[in-house]
Amino acid sequence: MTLTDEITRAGEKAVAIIAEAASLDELKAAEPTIFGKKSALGSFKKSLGGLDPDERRQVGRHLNAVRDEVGEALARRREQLAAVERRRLLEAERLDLTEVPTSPRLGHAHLVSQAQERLEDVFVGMGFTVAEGPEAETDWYNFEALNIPRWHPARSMWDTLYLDLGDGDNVVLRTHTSPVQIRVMQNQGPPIYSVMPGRVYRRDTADASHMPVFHQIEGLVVDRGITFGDLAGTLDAFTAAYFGESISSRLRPSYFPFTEPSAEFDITCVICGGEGCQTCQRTGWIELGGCGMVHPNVLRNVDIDPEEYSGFAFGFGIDRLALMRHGVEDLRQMFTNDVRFLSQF
Ligand code: FA5
Repeated sequence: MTLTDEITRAGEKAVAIIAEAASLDELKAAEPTIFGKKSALGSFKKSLGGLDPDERRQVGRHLNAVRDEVGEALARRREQLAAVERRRLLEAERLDLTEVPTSPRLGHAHLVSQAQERLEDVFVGMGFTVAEGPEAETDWYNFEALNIPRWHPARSMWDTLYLDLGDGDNVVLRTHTSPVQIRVMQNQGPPIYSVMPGRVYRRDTADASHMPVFHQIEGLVVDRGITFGDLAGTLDAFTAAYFGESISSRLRPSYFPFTEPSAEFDITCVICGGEGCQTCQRTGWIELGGCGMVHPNVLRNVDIDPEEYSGFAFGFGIDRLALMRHGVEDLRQMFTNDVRFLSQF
């Protein structure tokens, strides 16, 4: 085989290698075997030295022509492979707009808001009005007016968050909805039949049954001749209306500085229907909140004569109520805002 033939064959081989490269990386890796010093096309330069000048010129021209052809084949393939790579990238990054729903999914009120709305409906159905008050309260409304002076040990019942407004410890984030009782009594004289829902704050660490921010609903009745029997009857009527006839309520003696006598009120465990289960610690009852007859000192603080009027009040946690109603195990789940959880209710 002549040197010219060998050069032609080496050129064809190089073009074949170029055509076989399936990616830019493969092409780059093959380049030394095409044009490198140790490649076939690279080694012919040395062989030219042994030829006579005429032949050297002829073979040299042929070598250059073959090298040019191979160079062009390489550039073409590089361009082709770059186009393939670009297409692949575009395809991978393409947004599939066909997956976007044609109409947006509708949300709904949060579990706690739903519970609050239902509670309001039930109480309104029983003849109560709904009132609201501020979440940042003065010490007087949150404590003093409720018969809890600064020195009173009962203050430790509420782990309080104080607001630094440059006025001593005078302003707090309300620890319960009871200050709204005071505002309602101030703004409107008896007779009062009101419920007061709202957000409250405590320095409580979040766990399965506690949140630092939660919701309560307060109830207040002040009128002539109101007795403890009215309180018990109201709570029982409410329990049946909210949970159904099979659930009833009971009162246990307790202590709150703003009510005398005071009680905790329990309802039949909604999970086991009173049989006894893990949620109710096998007692068949679940604690819902506190209640009692409005303390005469509280009535005096808002200029209502305790000789003429008497009243009862109650307050309970809405979040725990929603938790029980839906058999949710951990209060924190309600506030992580996981739509997969919330959309179930
Ligand atoms: C009170 O806050 C009284 N103001 C209730 C009251 C009103 C008594 C009127 C008498 C007359 P207590 O601290 O127990 O009471 O809270 C009432 C309810 O709030 C509890 O039974 C519970 O359901 C709920 N609760 C208390 N702390 C938390 C918390 N950290 N997270 C969620 N719910 C809570």
